Amino acid sequence: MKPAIILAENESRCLLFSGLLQTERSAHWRDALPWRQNEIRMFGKNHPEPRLTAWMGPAYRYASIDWPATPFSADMTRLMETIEQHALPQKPFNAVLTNLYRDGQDAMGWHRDNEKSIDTQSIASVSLGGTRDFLIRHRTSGEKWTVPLQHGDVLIMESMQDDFEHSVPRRKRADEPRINFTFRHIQTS
Ligand SMILES: O=C(O)CCC(=O)C(=O)O
Repeated sequence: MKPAIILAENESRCLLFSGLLQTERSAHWRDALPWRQNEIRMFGKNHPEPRLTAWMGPAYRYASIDWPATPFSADMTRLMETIEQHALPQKPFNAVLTNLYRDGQDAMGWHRDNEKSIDTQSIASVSLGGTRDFLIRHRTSGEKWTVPLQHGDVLIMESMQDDFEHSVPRRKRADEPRINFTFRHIQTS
């Protein structure tokens, strides 16, 4: 399958494989994963994150959230291997953060996946369930892209975490739950 090129600037590229995983059942994944409601600390106060999350991969800590080392399930390994055949990361993926957006009130603010231990050369993001807009913004020019991510889509971000940030904003009318898997390579030593 040939991807659509969403953006290509200098060494950064964003590619979209539309419907690559459309035979995956989001209800299966919703039942199979141990969803957690984390809290984030902002301005000295704890707030529940506006989404549920789960993790498979090495022990990992970010933004005061601790994930214990959790092995990949057989199902997740199968999914990851399919994605790697298309994303062709230089280093194999070894971690996946999963997000459950229960409805249009759940969201993710502007951020970069640029923690020191993340290999930013290739990050692969899978969407299952309801369609949600994925926004990309250039950090200095402010140029913006809106990508409506649909069930089964696989978006690849290559070397984008220095110059671009991304978000999944609230959408009043998005009722259907959406699951996102974000595969990364995390440096463990
Ligand atoms: O839900 C998405 O598509 C984005 C997820 C994301 O940005 C992240 O997990 O860092």
